[in-house]
Amino acid sequence: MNMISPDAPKPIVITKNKSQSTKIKPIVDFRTIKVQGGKGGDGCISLRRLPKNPHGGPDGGDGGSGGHVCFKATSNKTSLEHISSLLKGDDGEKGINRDCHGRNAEHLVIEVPVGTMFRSTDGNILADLEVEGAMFIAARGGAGGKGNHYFATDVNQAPEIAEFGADGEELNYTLEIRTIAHVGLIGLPNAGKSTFLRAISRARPKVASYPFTTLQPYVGVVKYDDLQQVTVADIPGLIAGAHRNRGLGIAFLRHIERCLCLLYVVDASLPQPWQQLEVLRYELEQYDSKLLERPSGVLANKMDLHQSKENLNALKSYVDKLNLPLFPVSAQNHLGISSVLHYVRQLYDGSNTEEVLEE
Ligand SMILES: Nc1nc2c(ncn2[C@@H]2O[C@H](COP(=O)(O)OP(=O)(O)OP(=O)(O)O)[C@@H](O)[C@H]2O)c(=O)[nH]1
Ligand SMILES: [Mg+2]
Repeated sequence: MNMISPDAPKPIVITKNKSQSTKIKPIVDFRTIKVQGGKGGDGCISLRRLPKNPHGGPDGGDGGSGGHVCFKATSNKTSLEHISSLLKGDDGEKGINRDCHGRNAEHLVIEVPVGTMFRSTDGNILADLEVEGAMFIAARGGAGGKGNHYFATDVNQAPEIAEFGADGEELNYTLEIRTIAHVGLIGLPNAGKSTFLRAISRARPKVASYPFTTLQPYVGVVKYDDLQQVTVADIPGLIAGAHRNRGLGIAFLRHIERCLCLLYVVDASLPQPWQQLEVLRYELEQYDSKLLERPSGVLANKMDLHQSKENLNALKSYVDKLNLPLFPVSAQNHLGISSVLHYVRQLYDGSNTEEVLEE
């Protein structure tokens, strides 16, 4: 096992009691929305008549443009729950006489988590906001109409025509967050993924002794004493044949597709626990073989049970062959957790330095 340097950032131990409320909010990572750009303001028809200049000519101003509906990626948001199903940009103001143009509407900018993908109704990916600050204009506002001063010509000095403002675009999208956490927990049902997430964070996914307790992903935050936060996602259990839609299928693996690292949670108390790893890695390969190359670690959970101690050596030799680190833990009794969190932090720091080097 890795030696922990004394200077390494330490995970902060949770001391405050967690809420007893049964209202638990799973993360909203999918939304279908309709966006409407604002309408442009109408142009104005006006002919200037002043006491000393009764034929002052056309002075109807142009309408202002309608506002766009834009999305901006930010790391301050982690879910899509703040996004309503209909988003409408503001309308531009109408033009008025004396050549006063209507005001352009402000664009509506909605913040979404980094890693949000936009798909059209036919399933094509139209935008993928992978970096902080990236923007996507989902619906353009309509242009403002021209006022009658625009239509003045040599032969028609007093035109009584103006344009209406154009309607804004009206489009439907499905939004999906691919990057929900830095670390993904993968395991068979009942391996103890939710118990582990409860032990390391203030998240409260339901824990029970029957399979498929977790039906939607949950995200917990691990805090370190240098104020860095690392997010960990608990996703529903996988079973053999999940890629053929057995159990809950493998569609939810999209949640961990962009995790920096993966932690396989294995119930070490079951006979031949390495078989669980085989199943998990096979299902991952079926989804996307690149997932197997992701930095990973194996948690041998339920080490408080005596069968686990008997199985540990055999599991270790299998995991060594895969060249992965093995962490014996007991999520229920909070044992062996700090070395996992140190390892997670190392991977997190390593991935950040790689990004800097790439830049
Ligand atoms: N003895 C022991 N039991 C554990 C430990 N961790 C989890 N369990 C038990 O294992 C059972 C399943 O735990 P969960 O955390 O719900 O498992 P899960 O992997 O989230 O399961 P699904 O959500 O169904 O995929 C529960 O009854 C837990 O109490 C452990 O370290 N030791
Ligand atoms: Mg669970």
